[in-house]
Amino acid sequence: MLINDLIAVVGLDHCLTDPDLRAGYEVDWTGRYRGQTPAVVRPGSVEELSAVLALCHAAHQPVVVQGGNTGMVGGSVPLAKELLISVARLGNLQVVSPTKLRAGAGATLARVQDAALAAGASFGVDTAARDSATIGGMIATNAGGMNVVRFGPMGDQLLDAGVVLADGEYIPSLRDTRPDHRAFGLIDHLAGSEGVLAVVAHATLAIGTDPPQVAVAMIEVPAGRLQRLIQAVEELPSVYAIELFGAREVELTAAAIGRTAPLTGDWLVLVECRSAEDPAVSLGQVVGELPAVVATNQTAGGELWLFREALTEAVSRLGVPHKFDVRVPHDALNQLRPRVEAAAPGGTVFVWGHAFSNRYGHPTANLHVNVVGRVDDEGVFDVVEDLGGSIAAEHGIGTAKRHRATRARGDLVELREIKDRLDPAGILNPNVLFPV
Ligand code: 2HG
Ligand code: ZN
Repeated sequence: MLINDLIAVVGLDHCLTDPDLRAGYEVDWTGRYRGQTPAVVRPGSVEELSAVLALCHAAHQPVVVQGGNTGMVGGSVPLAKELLISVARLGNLQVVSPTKLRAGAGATLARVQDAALAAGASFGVDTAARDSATIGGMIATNAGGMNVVRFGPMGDQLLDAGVVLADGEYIPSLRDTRPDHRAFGLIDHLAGSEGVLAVVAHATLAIGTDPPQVAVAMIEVPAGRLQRLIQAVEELPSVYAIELFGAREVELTAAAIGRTAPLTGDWLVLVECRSAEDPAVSLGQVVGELPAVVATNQTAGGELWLFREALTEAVSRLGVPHKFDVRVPHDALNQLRPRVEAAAPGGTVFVWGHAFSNRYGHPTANLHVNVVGRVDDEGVFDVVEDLGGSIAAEHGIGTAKRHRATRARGDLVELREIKDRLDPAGILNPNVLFPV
């Protein structure tokens, strides 16, 4: 029987069938997506991961892969009774060189950041979920995070990856696969593939050194000035982050962290700049006469970041939010909130996110629209598409948005072809990404 075979591979302690032990894996972080699994299997090595997948493949057992369980689109919980493979124990870390770090899929972002720091370097992707989010999941969703304007998303840091295919074949280096291998080219599609093509076992990630001087500014921006300000900030060579939120959001986090909101207004833009020379000078020129609070060291900057980073948890304390992770062009930023509010009568709408230009140079923002209370989900999706945006960004499609995936992703046909080649039995994350 499959479960006994799995126990023989990972040991009784790491094949959880007891409902109490499974419970934490069966519900997502937000509490919105809840399923059930016959077992949670926690391989402790790549060899075990490979053996687990080989067994599941032979038994035609669908699986869902989970890392830190910080996903927000129901993509890593067993909503259709899949077996759950947790990669949390695959957390090995090794700094390979001043520009390269190798991380197991289950290494948390915080551990990766600490390892880079200990080697005098830093890692380009950062999110508030750093203590729980794991590298495998961040690759699966192609997370962007708060420094996306500077470094791009996870895919841009991915130098190489070791993966296990659906039938258990372990490929230690996707970069080294030969053209006649079925996984040739997979490295270019891994980021954002939501676990449907292969299971990430480990990844080689780019690290680098940050310039020593830092400036962080929270700027109060009237709606009519927003686009121009973002554009000017983005042109600063020192820019590391451009984060957007509003008065409602800063008041929420201020209450949550027991402080007074430093500013109010239509938009608050939190900017971080880093350079060899004092970045506050050029940042100050961009801010001009707008009301702003400026910090010129790490500690004071961190205090300003608290108002931004506490948002996800502060919203969750109000109830189970409906989360929309969307992309909109800069010229639609001012219309998003009122139009979502119209689709959520009686609900409370929170909006925040990351501004940057995409790889084609189009000014875009990845906004997180959170609604607590009543909301017409499809109505919100319609609003986003009507504004020329996309209904899925750094959190992925998951199960939550697969009915709308065709318009949100242009590469589904290609991904389907790769999946059919690598996982013809369709056991890997079978209920995410692709439209039903
Ligand atoms: C962020 O940028 C994260 O804060 C989470 O992507 C967003 O909680 C959310 O909706
Ligand atoms: Zn985000």
